[in-house]
Amino acid sequence: MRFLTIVAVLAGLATAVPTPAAETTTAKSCSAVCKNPRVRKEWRSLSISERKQYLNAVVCMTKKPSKAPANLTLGVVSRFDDFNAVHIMSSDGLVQGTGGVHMVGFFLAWHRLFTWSYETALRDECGYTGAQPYWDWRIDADSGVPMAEWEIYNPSHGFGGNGDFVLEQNVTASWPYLAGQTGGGCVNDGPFKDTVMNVGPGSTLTHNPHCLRRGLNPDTIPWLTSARVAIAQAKADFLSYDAAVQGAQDMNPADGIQLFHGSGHYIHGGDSTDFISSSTEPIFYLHHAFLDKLYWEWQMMNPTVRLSEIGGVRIPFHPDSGPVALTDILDMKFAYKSGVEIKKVMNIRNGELCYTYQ
Ligand SMILES: [Cu+2]
Repeated sequence: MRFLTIVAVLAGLATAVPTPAAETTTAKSCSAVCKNPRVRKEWRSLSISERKQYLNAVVCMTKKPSKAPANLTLGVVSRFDDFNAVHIMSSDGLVQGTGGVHMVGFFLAWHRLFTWSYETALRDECGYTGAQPYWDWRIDADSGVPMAEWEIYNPSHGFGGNGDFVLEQNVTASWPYLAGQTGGGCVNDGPFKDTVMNVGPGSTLTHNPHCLRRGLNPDTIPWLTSARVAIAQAKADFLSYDAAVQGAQDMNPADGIQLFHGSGHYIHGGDSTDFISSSTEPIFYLHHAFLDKLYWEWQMMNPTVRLSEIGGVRIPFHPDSGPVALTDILDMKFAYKSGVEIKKVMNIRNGELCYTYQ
């Protein structure tokens, strides 16, 4: 099993990656709460024209030239590729045993800042005036409506629908593999029908032009219901919460994808099921914005404790590599910037961030 191979590889490697920051000497007092927060809304509560504005900005990102430093010799072409590449570079350490941003204590913090970085690029580089929308998949999962009719997949004011049916379903580096995909090939309608993705699948960072692939997977729907989310939201401490969202350290990844972080990726099949390059799927950012909203709601149930509660391992499956600290550094590389301390992203209306949820 590939999972066992990876664990074996990880076990043989010295701890390395995420950077515990140097101790700051002065405890900085809380800066004022930000004045004009971006207001993030659920996809369906945007007007049709607002949805099209968002989609146009994403298409713009797939056409804007990359800002990656030339000396990295990556296969990136567009700004959208830049974000995909940063997610790949930040994730493939899970396979190589050097770390990564999943199955670690800073998973929620890293993806919070990554989503903010993407939203910032949409606004600053592609003229988008709104905030990052989120997709509350509970509404669809609870509804009983067939996936083909879900608004998120609408071909004219959504992200387009299923990929073409292909016999070989596992065309990406999909891991762990989950049966039940209904397509698997190139998306053939909607705004990303002709989009060229230049990096991925898996750890591929060389120039590899390919289409966006999807294979809608109804088998994941029961894992995305309100009842499933309620289990996580009731957790009493950060480590239990984090484990309920992305999986505990001793969990088999095949079970982990039944938790809502994983299933929210696996539901689209195709590129989205790729542990390393799931960011090829543009809905990635709406899924992570929703995870962030749930995390924020969980924090707000006990803000005194939870606005500064962090922990967990720095390197996946290395119990001795933690605990993650508020002074650890998050690195967005050429997607945004490096050197943001975790404590700067614990509050979405303070520090590095300025947004809210509606
Ligand atoms: Cu990720």
